[in-house]
Amino acid sequence: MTTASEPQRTALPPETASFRQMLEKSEAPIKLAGAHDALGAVIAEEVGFDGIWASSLGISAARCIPDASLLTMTDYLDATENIQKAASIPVAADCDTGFGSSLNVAHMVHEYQAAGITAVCIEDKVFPKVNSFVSAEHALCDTRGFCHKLEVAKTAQQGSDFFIIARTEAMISGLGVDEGLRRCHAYAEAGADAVLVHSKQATNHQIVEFLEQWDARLPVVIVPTTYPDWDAAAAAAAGVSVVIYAIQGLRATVSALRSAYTSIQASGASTSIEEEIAPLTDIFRLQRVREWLTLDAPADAR
Ligand code: SPV
Ligand code: MG
Repeated sequence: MTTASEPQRTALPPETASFRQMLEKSEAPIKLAGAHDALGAVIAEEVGFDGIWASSLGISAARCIPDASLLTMTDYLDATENIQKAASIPVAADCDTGFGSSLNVAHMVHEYQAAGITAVCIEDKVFPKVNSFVSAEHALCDTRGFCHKLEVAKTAQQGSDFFIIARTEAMISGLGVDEGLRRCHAYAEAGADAVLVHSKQATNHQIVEFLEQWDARLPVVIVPTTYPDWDAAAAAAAGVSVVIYAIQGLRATVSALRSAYTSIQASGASTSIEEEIAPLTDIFRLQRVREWLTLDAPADAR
């Protein structure tokens, strides 16, 4: 029986652990699914992911806009908040460069924390940034400047639970593992709670080299987009704490939509794909239609 006072998915469910709590109580590898909306996040939660990565590429691609600092912080926060409201697992928000200067970072921390987001990730590129896999210049801000952003972020947060991931793009910009290490040590000194080390190589070599010298100073987060054959268990054995499958859901969505629309458009009917596509009952379940209608039912019928 449901009572009217029980929380629904209209608010952050109180049983949702913070990102830090989830990290502390789970064993590596922690797996985050990239999502750009609540529907994808709820499906990821149902299949067993530990948390969600609110992807800047995904959120911009969902609007067919480049991941190039074009959407505003409010746009990203709106998408991320919708994801966290629907999911009972913690969301790590991809906040790019922190949307500008260190004051923008402080504002970002205030706003994300007030919205119930318990982890954010900022990267050491210059604003405006462009997605790491776009062939373009990926200029980094200087180490001191990014450390200042991290210090301001840690000062701006309320309480001690909020989690800040410092992401280095040193390897993306061609500066190599040593520069990545040098920067990540500085980010640890500045108060980062974890480091995200990104590589666009087709192998895990740069990440492994980083891990060998990092000595587990802080949890390490990776995004194995270009080296997908390094599975989460093997990455954890090498010292990775969190693996983000950032873009696979977006790519799967594009493939599935293209295939379904092509088939329907060509034949003028959906008959041939009816068995493959989710039934309406599945959609209604994901929307929690029954729980919502129960809210409106007479008290003795709940
Ligand atoms: C994102 O998902 O937006 C990321 C990860 O930042 S990646 O696109 O792989 O750089
Ligand atoms: Mg991003």
